Amino acid sequence: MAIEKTFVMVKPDGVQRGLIGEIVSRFERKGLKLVGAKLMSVSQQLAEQHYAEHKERPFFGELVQFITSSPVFAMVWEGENAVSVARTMMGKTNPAESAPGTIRGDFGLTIGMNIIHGSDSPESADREIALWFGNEALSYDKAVDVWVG
Ligand code: DAT
Ligand code: MG
Repeated sequence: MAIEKTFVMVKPDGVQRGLIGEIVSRFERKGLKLVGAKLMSVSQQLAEQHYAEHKERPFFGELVQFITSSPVFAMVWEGENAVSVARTMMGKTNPAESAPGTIRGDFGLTIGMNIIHGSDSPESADREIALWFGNEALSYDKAVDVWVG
């Protein structure tokens, strides 16, 4: 048993296209538990910290511009192997290569606007949850927990 928390964010394109509900619904139906959520504007500083690992990449400026251009919906989801489960549900980084049935595969077309972010490892999840939520994420029991493992 490895109960993990992961940071997931509907990016500005997903919010603008009205996909928050669809995405939340997919994670809920999967059996993950929502332990934090907020619609928010992203400052330049937060965007640069979040994507610090990419700061030398040629697309960094565009990425920061995009993520700060309109509100995002930031979430923390919890459950067994939540980090890798969420990544699998999202699909590959490039929506053109993401399998149908995944979020990017079903709703995305280009890598620059790929709808959703999810932490790529438990270590990244810890860092990103601390960055976006501090200690705001909740801890609570749901009666259905015993039926989803
Ligand atoms: P992921 O979001 O799947 O973790 P990543 O961490 O490699 O992917 O990159 C972060 C984001 O940067 C990604 O969601 C979209 C953008 N990006 C990645 N590679 C890109 C590229 N070659 N051109 C433009 N944007 C890119
Ligand atoms: Mg990444």
